Amino acid sequence: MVRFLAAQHSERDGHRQRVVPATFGIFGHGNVCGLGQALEQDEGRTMPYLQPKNEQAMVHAAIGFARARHRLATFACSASIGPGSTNMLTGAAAATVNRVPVVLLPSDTFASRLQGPPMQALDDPAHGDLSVNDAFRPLSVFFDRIARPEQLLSALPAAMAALLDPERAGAVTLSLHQDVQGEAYDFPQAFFAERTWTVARRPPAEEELSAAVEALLRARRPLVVAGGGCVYSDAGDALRRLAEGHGIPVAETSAGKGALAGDSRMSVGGIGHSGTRAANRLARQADVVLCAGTRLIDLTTGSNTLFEAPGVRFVGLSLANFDARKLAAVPLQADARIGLERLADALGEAGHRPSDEWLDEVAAAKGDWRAALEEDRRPREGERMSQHQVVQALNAAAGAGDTLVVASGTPHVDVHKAWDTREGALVQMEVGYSTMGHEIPAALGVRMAQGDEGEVYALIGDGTYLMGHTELVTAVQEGLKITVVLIDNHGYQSIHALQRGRLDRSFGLEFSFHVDYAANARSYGCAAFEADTPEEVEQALEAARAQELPSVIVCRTEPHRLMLDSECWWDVGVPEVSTRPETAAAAARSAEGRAKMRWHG
Ligand SMILES: Cc1ncc(C[n+]2csc(CCOP(=O)(O)OP(=O)(O)O)c2C)c(N)n1
Ligand SMILES: [Mg+2]
Repeated sequence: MVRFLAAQHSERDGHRQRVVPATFGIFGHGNVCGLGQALEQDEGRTMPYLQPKNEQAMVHAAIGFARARHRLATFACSASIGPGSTNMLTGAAAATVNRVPVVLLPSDTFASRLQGPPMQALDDPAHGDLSVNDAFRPLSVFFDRIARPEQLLSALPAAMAALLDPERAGAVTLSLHQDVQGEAYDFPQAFFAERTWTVARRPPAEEELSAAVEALLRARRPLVVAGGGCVYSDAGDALRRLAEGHGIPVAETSAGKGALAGDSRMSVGGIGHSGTRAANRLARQADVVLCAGTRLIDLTTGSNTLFEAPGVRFVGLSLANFDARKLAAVPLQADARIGLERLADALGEAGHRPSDEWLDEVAAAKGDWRAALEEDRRPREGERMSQHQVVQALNAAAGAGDTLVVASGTPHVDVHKAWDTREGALVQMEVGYSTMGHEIPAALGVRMAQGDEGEVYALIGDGTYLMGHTELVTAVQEGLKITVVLIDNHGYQSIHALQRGRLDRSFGLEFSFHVDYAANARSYGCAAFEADTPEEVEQALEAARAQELPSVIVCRTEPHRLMLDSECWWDVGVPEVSTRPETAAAAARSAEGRAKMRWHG
């Protein structure tokens, strides 16, 4: 398995790279003498090994790396039987939900069963072959259980095919019985030969292209919603040509943040519940929405309330048939870049011209949003600095060659809303699964993809830090420099705000004990800084850039101050009944939002 994985390469647009250039693993009795022995014997010659501190985290690192490599490379993750393996389940879900390839190698029971029920395993009276690793099945785009070594002859190539298929990328899981890991088989030499998997760019079918062009030609107020698919397919230039040539504003989902890189009059920023008021204002008026490389989650569509213009129609540009047909869209099943290029060509040939009226509305929406953001950034008398000010300082400090990772809490909302991608720093947002604890290990993966150049930032809340910060130890140990900007607001304040807004109550979401985060970070060997003002944040960012060590910058902010809202509703389950009148009244307001939900087909 190690030799096979080391020989696999992907190739797109003539660029070839190793598919699995390294393996992470935590060893237990289920893998130390099996896969662990193979990695030890390899001595890192073909397969470098990295030791993380938590199995879930190593999958997040693989996701960060894979996204930075636009899904053309990833890491393998080996875990021991039982808890080591099930610790990877959240990582598997995050990968598959976000359609990002990772290779998971959980260890499994004995295939022979001569040992009796093994420790750390299910002992199911009704299903002799059931194991905890079956929980990976719904979270994997490919799952196989290896009960004989020669099964690898078919399982590994099938796993590679699934891994590098952009239409169905996600977690690829090979569950390895612990006794089988050590069994021998005379594999043919050809199995270990270098192999290149070409990732082709699929063009659209002509009839789908004509229908999509026809829909766009009829549009008076068109809008593009650009998702992660645009980023992975390097569609930035194609997006710009279509948008600027034909007067189509581009709104970005979280995964699509920065899809339209650089400065463009057609860029209107994030869309949906965490988006800009500019994008949402245009979305409410749009008559044709080109959804490019997006899954259209509820955060993006405002739980299906945002696209409210009567008769609004959709064009679904996606490699995945499943996504291309959402919202009863005219499907355009293709690689995002090729699809956008063909659309721009066809609109150009048809003599399509932008509508001045719509261009004016785009400019007005952007202008109003910019003014509102500026107002929101102002410090308030008697308050600590706001998170908005921290985001602004980080945005100003990050430039071309740097990458920011965000995933959960108010950091993801604020970055989606207010981060200006014109400065050139890349942004990697994991909001598909929005897993707390993703950011620090994912930043390690980004660092490994990026090499020594540029900074890699993780912007996280204190809640996220407490849930998953021990990969800082891995960062120090492996010499992977990252800079963690930690917002100390004394609790799970994003959810606290949701609770106060929808229930008018405060319960269980603030911390009763104050942690000395800087001391904690220093104890792991990191450099640590503390900041109470935007100037101190700037200085700490500068000092962190000069550091060789991983850094943690603790920013103490006003706990209940949120960035201005997006003017886009989002549904959460609320109680129909409560003994508290204020809760009943607040929850009833959700019915007003629900009444606006539309079924588009
Ligand atoms: C693993 C996981 N558990 C729970 C949640 C639900 N959740 C979303 S944001 C959040 C609070 C995050 O707190 P913090 O990191 O301090 O950020 P803040 O909300 O204060 O901005 C929680 C509990 C989640 N996204 N992921
Ligand atoms: Mg917090």
